[in-house]
Order: sequence, then structure tokens, then C-alpha cells
Amino acid sequence: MTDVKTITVERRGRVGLVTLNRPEALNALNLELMTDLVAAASELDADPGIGAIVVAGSTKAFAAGADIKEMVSKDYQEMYAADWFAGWSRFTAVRTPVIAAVSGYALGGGCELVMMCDIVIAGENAKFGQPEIKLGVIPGMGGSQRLTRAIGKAKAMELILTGRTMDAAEAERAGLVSRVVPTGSVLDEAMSTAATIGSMSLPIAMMAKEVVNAAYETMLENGIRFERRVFHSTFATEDQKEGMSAFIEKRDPEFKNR
Ligand code: CO8
Repeated sequence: MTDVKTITVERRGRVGLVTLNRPEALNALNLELMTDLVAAASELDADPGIGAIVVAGSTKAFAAGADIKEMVSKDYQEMYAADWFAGWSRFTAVRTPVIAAVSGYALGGGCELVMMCDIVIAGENAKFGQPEIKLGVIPGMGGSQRLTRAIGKAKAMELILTGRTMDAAEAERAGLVSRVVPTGSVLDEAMSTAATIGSMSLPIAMMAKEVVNAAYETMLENGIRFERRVFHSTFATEDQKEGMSAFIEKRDPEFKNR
């Protein structure tokens, strides 16, 4: 597979490694990156020589969210018409097991991408959170639904309503991550877990993934669609413009409606 700008793709034995590559924006998930990542994951998924996929970021950031600069000036009509983020459903349709190797920030859309993966190996420096409320929006890539299922309502409410981040130890206690390892070992641990899965029967691993997801995802689709529509409607508010502009201008937001 040819490398594209926003990601790199490698095949190591039966493991496909996709590395997010927008260091200048802490791997913020813009449309181009989403398209590239979804295409790469789909291509690896279709390859019977690949038994597991690892998605990794950099040491500083797995991904610091959806790209605020790309979204700041959009209005409700544009968000709704483009069905912004709907492309991620192709990532969750991947049948091959996917492991997130998380170091540094996994915030907003980055945390939501982590939760779309099947196994999460986190470094001690990992930080998880849904800070969208500070930007005058809400999670839009499944965070309100998946975080609530992963860590329970009380903790999900606290994180989503305050924008507070969790460190790796808290995320492990809460059930968001599979295992915490020293930051320098995250990729090795993720690759070795992937190699173990890759040594199993691929169709059986796919079946195992499918049945676990049946427990986790029943009724999830409706919730995801509802969340995305409400996310789009935040773009009809002045506070979304103010929250996102304030981030880009490196100042505190002055929300009109508080
Ligand atoms: N989008 C665009 N650019 C970003 C993002 C982002 N999410 N995060 C960081 N960057 C950029 C910064 O603007 C900066 O660029 P520049 O050098 O041009 O000013 C560069 O990356 C480095 O960032 P910082 O200087 O801020 O780095 P720090 O180490 O000081 O801080 C933080 C790191 C704490 C991670 C900080 O960058 C931060 O708070 N980022 C935003 C986190 C956030 O709010 N994420 C949620 C985004 S909204 C979202 O994900 C919604 C998802 C669900 C709905 C989907 C929406 C599309």
C-alpha cells in the first residue's frame, strides 16, 4: 500500500500497522485523515494475510480530537448535509480485530477513535477525555454512547459535562483500557498482542469480535445517529463559534449563553 500523507501503513507479518501522522496538529482528525485511515483499515481488513490491525499515534498524542480548525466556521446546514463523521462507521465495520496503541493525548475524537478499537493498550502518559463542552459542542463520533457503555453513566457524565481528562491509571480502573504499560513499550506491547491474535484462526477471531460487539453494540446505532444529529445542531449556536475560535486564538471562551 502506498503511504499517504496523513498516515503511514506497514505490514509486519500478519499485523497491519497504521500510524497517524499529523504531528503539527497532534494528529487531529481532519476529513483527509479520516478518509485515509478508513481506506487503509478497509484494505487491511480485506487482506486474508492480515490477522490484526494496530492503530498508533505519536508519543505526545494518539489524537487530540477532531480538527477544530476544519470545523470552526461550519454551520448546521453544512454539518448535517455532509453528515460530518458518518464516514467513521466504515471503520467500525472492520471485522479484523483492531488494537489502539495509545500514548499521550486521546481527547475528543481521539478518545472516540480509541473506543472504536477492540483492545486498548495505553502508555503511562496517556490522557483520555471528551473536552468538547469547552468548545461549545458535544461529542460527535460516538463518545457519549461508547464512553457511557465503557465506564458507566456517573463517570461518563462527569467527564463529558466538565471536560476533565483521565490519566491512564484511572482509565484502566474505569474499564476504558485493556492494559497500561510503560510509555516506551506501548507499540511493542500492541504489536505483540496483535501478533498473538494474528496467530489464531482469522474467521474465528472475527466471530469472537462479532459476538463481543453484539453485547456491546446492541441499540448502539440509534444512539450514535442521535448523538451525531445533536452534534450537528451545536453548529447552529453562537457558542460553538466562540468556543472553537477561542481555542484557535489561544484564549478563554466567552460563552454568551452561560
Ligand atoms: N484540532 C486542530 N488543531 C489542534 C487540535 C485539534 N483538535 N488539537 C491541537 N491542535 C493544534 C494546535 O492548534 C496547535 O497548532 P498551532 O501550533 O498551529 O497553534 C498544535 O496542534 C499543538 O497544540 P498545542 O499548542 O495546543 O499543544 P499543547 O501541548 O499546549 O496542548 C492539548 C495539547 C491539551 C491536547 C491541546 O492542544 C488541546 O486542548 N487540544 C484540543 C483538544 C480538544 O478540545 N479536542 C476535542 C476536539 S472537538 C472533537 O474532537 C469533537 C469530536 C466529536 C465531534 C467531532 C467533531 C468533529
